Amino acid sequence: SSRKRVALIFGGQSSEHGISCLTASSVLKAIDKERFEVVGVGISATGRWSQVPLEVIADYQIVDGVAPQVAEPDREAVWMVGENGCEVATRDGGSLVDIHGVDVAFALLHGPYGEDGTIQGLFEMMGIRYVGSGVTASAIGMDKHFMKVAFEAAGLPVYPYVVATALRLEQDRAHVIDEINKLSYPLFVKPARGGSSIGISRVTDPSQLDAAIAEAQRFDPKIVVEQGFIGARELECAVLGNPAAPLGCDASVIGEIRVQAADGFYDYEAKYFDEDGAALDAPADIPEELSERLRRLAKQSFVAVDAEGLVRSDFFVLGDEIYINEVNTMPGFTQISMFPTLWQVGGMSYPDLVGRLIDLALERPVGLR
Ligand code: G1L
Repeated sequence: SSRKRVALIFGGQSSEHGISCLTASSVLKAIDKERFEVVGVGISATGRWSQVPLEVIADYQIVDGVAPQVAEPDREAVWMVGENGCEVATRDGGSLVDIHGVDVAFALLHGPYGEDGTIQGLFEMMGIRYVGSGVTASAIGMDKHFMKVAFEAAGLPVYPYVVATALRLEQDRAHVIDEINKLSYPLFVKPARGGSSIGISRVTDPSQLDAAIAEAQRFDPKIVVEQGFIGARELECAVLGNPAAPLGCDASVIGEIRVQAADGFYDYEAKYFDEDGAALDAPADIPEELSERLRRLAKQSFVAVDAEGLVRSDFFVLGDEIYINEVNTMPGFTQISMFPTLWQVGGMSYPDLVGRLIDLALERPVGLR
């Protein structure tokens, strides 16, 4: 048939393996089966690839608080070969048994090996089109240090912060601590590269710094210390599109995170497991003029990190001042997540959004662009 083949790639070796499976289930159900044929490709928790039947993906759900998991494959392996003879092959017991041409990859992977530009590099080398940002933007989007550098270079408003590598913390710790203490408390100490809120501490007193740094360094030798916002509103904007397209990228209505976790930040649990939607207010109750400023900054942040396809841009607003917190090149993407919700509120359904992202990927040339 003339249906395009989409490889839905999910699971992986990150702490968000289960979220990835649930998201794959969401996306699978939303894909227009008249336009697209889906091939399910799971990456197990140990990093092994295998083809996963669509019925299995469709059934993924949280059972008694336990998230779904890609089964460890026995002997199968999946090979993908791009452009000239683009195909996925499943090796089963030694022989190649199942071969599909793949027109576009849709990878729902988080953190190291997936969201950080590595799988995008694999697609680039194979000449496979894929949904979302390329290598550079994916890598920048995973690194809170270089993301701030990119924002600053683009003239976007960044709140005060300090970066410290493991080497500096080891060899020049006193200076690093001095530099950190020039920021106003409370501070947030974070692993520099890590997609979720894991390893993040809120620090209200210098005496807590060492423990917070040690905690962040369990996940990444490089840390970022950010000055905390007191009394700020957290507002987010979803950006969709490709700046190379004639109409440029589109910015959504603005959403507000209202429910904060007890410890003062929107944490991993709240972000993904709060099914009642109470955390999100969309459209946010803010003046139109502020919405317009945020949409403009969101589009600028998309360009600043060289994104493609989509980003979610997160801002803090303090009175009249706007600061950019971060962009997420792979935002939460279940039907109830912020990114799809912002488009839904603006009139684009989840299935339409999924179709739009795949179309954007298909339109994009393979190779340097
Ligand atoms: F491919 C897209 F569209 F760029 C994309 C990829 C991944 C969008 C959103 C995500 N998000 C995730 O994969 C995740 C947040 C569920 C990670 Cl587990």
